[in-house]
Order: sequence, then C-alpha cells, then structure tokens
Amino acid sequence: MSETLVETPRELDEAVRRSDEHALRYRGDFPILDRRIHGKPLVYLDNSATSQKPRVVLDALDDYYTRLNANVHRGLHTLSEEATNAYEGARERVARFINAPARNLVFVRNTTEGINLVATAWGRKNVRAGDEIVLSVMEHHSNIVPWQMLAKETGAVIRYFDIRDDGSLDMEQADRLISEKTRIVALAHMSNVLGTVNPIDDIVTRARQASALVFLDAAQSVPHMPVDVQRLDCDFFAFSGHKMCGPTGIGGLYGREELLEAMDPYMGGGSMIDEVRLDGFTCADIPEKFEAGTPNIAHAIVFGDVVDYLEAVGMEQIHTHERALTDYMVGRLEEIDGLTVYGHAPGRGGAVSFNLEDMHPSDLSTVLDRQGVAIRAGHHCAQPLMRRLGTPYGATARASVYFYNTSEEIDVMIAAIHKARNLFRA
Ligand code: C6P
Repeated sequence: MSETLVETPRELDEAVRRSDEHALRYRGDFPILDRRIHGKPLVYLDNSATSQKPRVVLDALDDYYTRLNANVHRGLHTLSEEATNAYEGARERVARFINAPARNLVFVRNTTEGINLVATAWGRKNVRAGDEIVLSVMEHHSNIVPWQMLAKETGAVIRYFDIRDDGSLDMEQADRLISEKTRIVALAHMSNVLGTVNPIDDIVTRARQASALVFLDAAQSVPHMPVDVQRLDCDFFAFSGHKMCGPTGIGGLYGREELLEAMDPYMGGGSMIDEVRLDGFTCADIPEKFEAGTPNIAHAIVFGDVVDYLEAVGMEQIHTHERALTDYMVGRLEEIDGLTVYGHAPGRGGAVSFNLEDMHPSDLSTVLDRQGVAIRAGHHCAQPLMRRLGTPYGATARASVYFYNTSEEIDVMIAAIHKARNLFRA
C-alpha cells in the first residue's frame, strides 16, 4: 500500500470523485443513513466508535432467530447441528478474512476482551518480575490497563514508545525499548485518535531479534484495510465486529497455534472442557478452550455475513476510498482558521482528531449534532495520549469516516464547524 495517494490538487479531486462514486454505490445498503437528526439529514462521522450496519446484516440476524436458533456444541437435534455448523462456518469465514486458520480464531466479545484474555491467560504464565512489556503512548485504554493489571500482579515493568511530532511512532526508541527483557510488544495497528498506521514489519523484526512476542490491537485497522495475520507475522491480533458493519458483542482474537495451545483457559465452565471430575478437569482443544459458556451464537454467525459483505465491497477499495476522503477532510479542516488537526503521519487512516481554538470539543460536538453531524468528543479512551499531545481540556473532537461517507458530508461538517465558531465568537 503506497503512502502517498495523491500528489496534486487535481489528483485529489479525481480520487475524491471516485471515492464518492464508491460511497454512493453502497450507502443505500444502510437504512439508518436515511435518518434525520434535528430535522437535518444524518451525517455519521463517528465510525471509529462504531460503524453502521447494512441491511444484509440486519436480515441475517433476523434469519438466525427466525430459522436457526439453538445452542451450539451441545444438542444432537437437527436445529442444534445446523446452528453449530453455522457457528463454525462463520469462524472459518472470519478467519479467512484475516488469513488465519479457523482453529486459531477465538470468538470474543470485542477487542478489549481479546487483549484481557491474552494479558491474563498468556501473561500470568509467561511474565515474571522484572520482565518488560512494551506499549506506546498512543494506545487505547484497552491496550494499556490489562497490561498494567498484569504488571501489578507480576512485578513486570511497562515501557512506552513515544510519538514524533507528526503522530508517528518514534522508531528511534526501538533499540532502547525492545531488549532481551521484553516479553511482549503490544501496539495499536492503527490509532483511534491520530489515524497513525504503525510500522508493524519493523516492530516484528525488532521483537523477533529480542525473542519477544507482538500483539496487535487491530480494532481500527481490520475494518478499513486488507489485513493478513500471516503476512503481518504477529503472535496475537484482536478486533471488534461492531466497528466493521457487524453487531456489538462479537469480535475475534487470533493467536499463533503453539501459543494458544500452551495457554491456560481464561474462563472456566461449559464448552471449554474435555472432561470434568470431582478432583479436576482437562481442557477442550483450541479454540473452544477459550470459549466457556454459551457463546454469542447469533452475532458470531452474523459475523460471517459481515465479512462476506465487506469482501464484496472490497477491502482494497474501502482503503483507497477512505484515504482520498481523509486527505480531503484534513485539507478542508486545515483551511479553518484556528483549527488544529492532530496526526499527520504518512499513510494515516480516517480517524481525524482536531480542536478549534479554545472551544471545548463537547460544545463543538453539540453544535454539530444540531446540524445532523455525529462526531465524537472527549479523550477517546486515550488519556495518556491526550496528555502527551497537550490538548486543551484533555480532549479533542474526532471525525472518522467509513466507505459510505462522501465528500459532501465532509462539506456539511465543515460548514457546521464554521457555524459553531461564529456562534461562540458572537
Ligand atoms: N475505540 C473509539 O471511539 P472495543 O470497545 O473492545 O470494541 O474496542 C476497544 C478499542 C481498542 N483499541 C482501539 C485502537 C480502539 O479504537 C478501541 C475502541 C472506540 O475510539 C471506542 S472507545
């Protein structure tokens, strides 16, 4: 994937025109985009928080409960067998989407659960006092707190990559941070605040030299670009269905086979066992070992339809579309006097944070909402990064795009920001 999409304003115009054409082909799939908010057409630019859902996904959910509902891996009756086949079929489809073997994909609730699972089940067994865990200052709380909990329990030390002025990871610190003491390097594949896409190849190379593992928090990358865990060569990889057109409460955790096999279970209960006696138990094979209790059957099955839908739209096309729209958005935002955009790393993704003079981002978001424009305001679950950036109020406004967004919607947001500023200056 190239870092520079366009060189000239004319090339940008052309790329934006193509991306609008792409969006218009798929917008009709999303019923919610026809809504009006405060009498204005909804402009949904909060996709990094959660994406909207297409009709095929809504229908698949309805179809599951109408036709197929039964518990999985338990019954011998037809309905249970059909539900089990659909559940395991979905695992295969989702695994294929990230180019993983199905048995290496654990269904979890979300990225957060995937990280907690590894920090607990791998961490307790493999991390000791004095060992080091390497994170970065741009991490989401979900990729900080579980490691802090592990460090507190084990006496391990956490070290953090800083960022450069453009919001990219400061790789010059790699030699100092990643050493033979490092057990794991856990990083966002893409930042939810800066849009930075981290240099995973470099990180994996450095980690391998130190015999450390690499965990990728892929919550913001999987929805927006083609990913291949084998090419990335990471050890663990977590993502959330709800940010990629799927329902909430379902996500995926990929783990390398020998690591998953060596790990103890995360939770105990039904489904994760081979045999239980009064004096102990033996575990089921992976991935069931990590799926105790009745899983989120309906949403796991629908996750299979989600990845089929995204494949039909085209992950490469989604990525190209969003790159053009992001370049366009950043350019238009920076035309606004007194507005600061955070994050200018080459090849950045479509989560764009900004602040307007000394206006509180929550006020900005409220004014935009009155114009039908949904953005997020706050710390974006990245308080250490807010401190590092020195943002006023420890917060930013953030607009984040998906493949159904158009440049016209960006124009509506820009007009709304001007309106907000005039209102606050008056
Ligand atoms: N970020 C945002 O508005 P969950 O909540 O488990 O699906 O995803 C957690 C998570 C982990 N890592 C990154 C990089 C993320 O962006 C998120 C979720 C949302 O930015 C909600 S806070």
